[in-house]
Order: sequence, then C-alpha cells, then structure tokens
Amino acid sequence: MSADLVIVANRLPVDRVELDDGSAGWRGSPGGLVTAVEPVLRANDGTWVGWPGGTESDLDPFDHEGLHLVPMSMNAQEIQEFYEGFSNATIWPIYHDLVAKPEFHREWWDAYVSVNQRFAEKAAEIAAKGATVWVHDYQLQLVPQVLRELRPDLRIGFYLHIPFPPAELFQQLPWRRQILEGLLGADLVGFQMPGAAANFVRLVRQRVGHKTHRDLIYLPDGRTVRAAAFPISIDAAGFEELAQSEPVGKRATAIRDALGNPTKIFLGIDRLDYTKGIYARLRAFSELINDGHLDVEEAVFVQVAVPSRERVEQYKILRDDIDRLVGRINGDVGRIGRPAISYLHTSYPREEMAALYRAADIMVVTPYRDGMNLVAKEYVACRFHNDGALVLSEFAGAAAELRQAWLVNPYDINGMKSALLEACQADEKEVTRRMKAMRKTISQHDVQAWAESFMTELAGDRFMHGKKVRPVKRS
Ligand code: GDG
Repeated sequence: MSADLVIVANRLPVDRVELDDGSAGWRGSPGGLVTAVEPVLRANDGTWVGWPGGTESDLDPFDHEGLHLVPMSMNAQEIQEFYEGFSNATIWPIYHDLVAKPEFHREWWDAYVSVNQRFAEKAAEIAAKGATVWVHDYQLQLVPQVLRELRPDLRIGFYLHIPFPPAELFQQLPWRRQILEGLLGADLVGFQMPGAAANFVRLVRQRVGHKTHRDLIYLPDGRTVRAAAFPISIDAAGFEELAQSEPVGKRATAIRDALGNPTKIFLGIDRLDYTKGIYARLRAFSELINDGHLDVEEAVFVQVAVPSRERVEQYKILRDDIDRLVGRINGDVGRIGRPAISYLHTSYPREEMAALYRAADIMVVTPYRDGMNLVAKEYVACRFHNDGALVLSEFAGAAAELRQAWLVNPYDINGMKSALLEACQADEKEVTRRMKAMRKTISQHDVQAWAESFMTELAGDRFMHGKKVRPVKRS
C-alpha cells in the first residue's frame, strides 16, 4: 500500500456493527470531518489511518464505500490512559479554559507518547514518496514530529479542532515543550481562530526559543512552519437539501405535534460535555418560567444530550448534575403533559437532527469555550425560510462569523435570560434580517472551502528560510 494522501485521525470514519447475518461489519459514521475530507481523499485515492473504537486487534486494512481505511488497534489500558486519560482528562480541559480541572499523570503521558509514535509509524509506512499527510486534532499532537523524523520527504499538515489556550494556561502542562515540538514537525499548523494561532506562535517563541515573524516560525534546521487560522464549517448545501426534503418536513411537524404545538420551541443539541454550558442554559430557561416571563403551556425546551466519554469521571458527574436539574425543573414548574424541558440522552440520525433544527424557533448554543461549534452552523443552514433565532455564546468560534446571532456570555445567567427572551419576542422582520445575513455567511464558507483552503496552503511552495537563528537552548 502506498498513498499520495494520508489522513491520520484518532477515529476512523466507521463504527463496528453487527450485520443482518450476525457477522461483524462496518457502518460509516459521516461526521463533519468525513464530509469535508472525503472528496479530497477520493480525488487523491488517499488512505485514512485511525482507531475503529473497541479493543479488537489485528484488524487488516479494508475498503468501505470506496474509502481506504487502516485500523489502528488500542488495548484497554491505552484506551484508559491515552484516550480517556491524557486526551480527554488532561488536554481537553486545559485547552478549554480549565472549565474542569485537568489531571496530570505521568503514565498517561507515556501512553500518549507511545500511541502517537505508533500512529506516526503507520503513516510513515503507507505514505508514498513525497506524499501529503494531514494529521487531525488534540489526541495526535506528537505525530508530526515523529513522522518528520521518519520521513523528511513528506508534506505534513496538522489541524486542531479545539481551541489552543493562552500561554498562561498551556504553561501548566508538564509536557508543554514536547507538545510544541511535536506540532512543529508539521509544515502547516491550522487552528480554528487567529487568536489560537497567535497563542501557539507566542508559546513557541517563549518556550522553545525559535525565531518567529507574524505567522511564521523559523526552525534551526532551516524549515519554516506556518501557523494560521482555517475556521471549519459544514456541508451547508447538503444540510439545506436534507431540511427541505419532504420526510424531514413531515417529521418536523410531527415533533411540534408531539410537544403539544407550543408557540415557541427552544432547542439545544450537544455532546454531553461540561464545556457546552448545558446546565446554565437550562437554569436560565427555568428562571424565565419561574419569573413569569414564559409559560410552560406556550414554551418548551428540547435538550438533546448525546452520550459522550461516559467512563471519564467528570462526564459521569455532569450527567448526574443534569439529570437532577432537569428532574427538579420539571418537578417545580411542569404541568401534566407539559414538562418545561424535554430531555433526551441519546444520539439521532442526521435526518432527525435536521427535523429538530426545522422544528425549533430558538436554537440555544451556549458553550463556555468551543473551537467552532458546528451545531450553530447546521441550524442556520436548515432555516431555508430565513426564520428562527440563534442564541450563541461569545466563546464559541462560530461567534466570529455568526455576528447576527443573539450573542451571550454563558457565565452571565441574567444576560442569558435577557437574550433568550429577546430572541423569543423579536419580531419577524428582525429575525429574518439576522438569519438572512448568517445564511449568506454559511453558504460562502462551507466545509469544502475549508478543506480546499487548508490543502492549497499545505501544497504551496515551501522554502528554507536561510536566516541565522540560534540553536535551541534545552530547558
Ligand atoms: C469538535 C469541537 C468543532 C451531534 N449529535 C448528533 C450528531 N451530532 C453532530 C452535529 C455536529 C457534530 O456532531 C458536533 O460538532 P460540534 O462542533 O457542535 O462539537 P464537538 O463534537 O465538540 O466538535 C468543535 C468540531 O470539533 C469540528 O472541528 O466545531 O468546536 O469541539 O456536526 O450535527 N450527529 C448525528 N446524531 C447526533 O445525535 N447524526
């Protein structure tokens, strides 16, 4: 096997399923990343390296619907230490403003190093001479450096889907220098926001001691690394088409019926994650009912919480907290057949998501910190009648583009209450004006444009900077 384009991501774009005949098979899990990368992968006859989930070992490379997939196995200890531990209980909270307290364990770091090493070795094995390798996300930050050492002929890109923290927070990481050096193995390091790229460049200058100029980093070996923002997006046309389809339209009507045809449906859809601000938003909504501004006969909040990282302690605590809060709110302010909050701890097919987006009058997206937040963009894409209001956290990357949303500070419950009420009471003209502008933005910056801009930049001329730079001092 020899590929001109290799995608390296923690997860493969497929899930293990039991087929009708009882044997084990694969089913595509088409998330945003797959939609974005798939055309590029097909055009280049590329290969995707990733973990299929579970602990099965010795899985051979296979093709699924024309995509070449190379499964990486992980044992139970690695899942615990590399995935649940270092990736999701150390890096994730640090990169999200310390919304939860990160844990530091040396054995988790060791597992992170060895899994990254293995992913890099696999990519090195299958990449053709001079191939392009695109590495994704926070679980694999050491892959670029290892890969560069094994295969200096490769063009290496890295993209971080989550925020990159300011120096003040990143500095807490005992392995801060190794992570920066890991990322510097890439030719191009992509972030969601310009601020994240700036944080990275500043840290490289301060912590590793490399010379930098704007978005360029000059390495002692002569290489130049670029760090820049490439805000990710969605398949806007695909979502709109799905939302316009007859079955989705009928389902949206059925959802409204099932909820008792309230005047206003508020909607939240998130992975059940403490960064998403679910707790505070439900409190804000319930207080509006308590204060007499909303009435459960007329308004309902549908909250879909998709199960996520269920073995990580902080996520177990969060689930219990939300369960209790929803029970308390419904117990306090609900009436027979009229719960204030319709809470669903499950995941849905894309069609159901589109029907929910169509059914909702007010979409509420209030993360404390979010790289981008695709749910907000998907809602906008599905509102083809230019109606529907979006309440959006200032701390989601999406807020930089969706300026016409009702922007809120998710830490300010009173501010959120006002925004929810304003969005709910806004006249049709105002709602349409805002939605039209946001839809224009989304249609102009879709996920294909994102992938193309990253790939074009990665394929561009590379040069040896020829500058005199000091050799790096080891600290
Ligand atoms: C990370 C960053 C960044 C959700 N529930 C279901 C479902 N989804 C889909 C949504 C959306 C995606 O999952 C969630 O993306 P988000 O961007 O909202 O959030 P994260 O999962 O935290 O994603 C984030 C993103 O990476 C991309 O770079 O924007 O900041 O944290 O597409 O539709 N899809 C289906 N059923 C569900 O129940 N089918």
